[in-house]
Amino acid sequence: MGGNPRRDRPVELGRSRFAEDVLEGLSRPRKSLSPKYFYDAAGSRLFERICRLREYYPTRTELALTRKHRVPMARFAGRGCALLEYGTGEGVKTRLMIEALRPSLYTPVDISEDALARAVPRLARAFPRLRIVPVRGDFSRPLEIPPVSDGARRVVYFPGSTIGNLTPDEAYAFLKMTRAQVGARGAMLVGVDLKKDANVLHAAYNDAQGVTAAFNLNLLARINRELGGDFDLRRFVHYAFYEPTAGRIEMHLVSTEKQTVAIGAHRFSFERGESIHTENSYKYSIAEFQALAARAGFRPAKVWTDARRWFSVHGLVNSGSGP
Ligand code: AVI
Repeated sequence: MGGNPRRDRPVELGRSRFAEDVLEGLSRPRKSLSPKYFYDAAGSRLFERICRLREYYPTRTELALTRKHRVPMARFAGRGCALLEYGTGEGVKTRLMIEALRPSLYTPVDISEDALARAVPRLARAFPRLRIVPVRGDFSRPLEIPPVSDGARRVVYFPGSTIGNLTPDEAYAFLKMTRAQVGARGAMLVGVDLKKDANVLHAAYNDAQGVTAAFNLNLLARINRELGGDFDLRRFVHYAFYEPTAGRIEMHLVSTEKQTVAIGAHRFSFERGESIHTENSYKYSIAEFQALAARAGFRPAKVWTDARRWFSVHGLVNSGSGP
């Protein structure tokens, strides 16, 4: 690599399924849309605002945790590893990890071209000697990733508790897939939001400024912009609550009246009070998450948490055996 700045072009892997997924999701008896479609340019900006909200504790808590424990986290991952991040690497957490880890290769993977286009040049300016190979793709499906030429250990970094947006079955399949991705000597550092007082959770997803509501409604605005929909955003409201049996926050968009919405040639009718389920955000206990990771063939080697035990970062190692 010769120590020169090196930024390869994004690898195009995977195509948008937005239209197909929206039509399929709205045709179900219980309408739903995938949360991965929240993150167009407007949605990504709204999400950044959510992360700064007083009520939204996960970002702040995970950042403090990472700042405090970055040295043992880097020791766990191994300096000079090939770091693959599921997400854009936009945040301060990533910078802390890169500083502590000094990876030989950094690969941010994100579905949003906009988000990568904004994040990668900033990161390249901050770390001019770092080799960055962004991959545009959906990390919930098997990915083709750049090879590691020098035999460096592969480590996946997945902060932010985005794993909580998968169902436990999906999270299991995702962990299994990640284990195959990192290979025999590989490891994973994953941020996981923990179970806690339901009132704290409720406030985090129902902020007083209505930023989370705008983030949720932007999904309909995106359908209007990109797929020619005619959703009237004034006729849907944001609804989020904690469901303790499943251990998850559910986000919905609820139709305030009986109405029909068109998306191109397709028509979707809504009863008054009918909802579109837009997101689940699962919360785990440390033991629950470790058991899930172990089932997927990872050895839960380390866990870091804050004093209130609101958030956790898990260090997982490929156990070499498992499904
Ligand atoms: C990205 N993900 C972990 C966030 C969460 O908390 O589940 C998305 C989010 N939805 C509403 N607020 C934040």
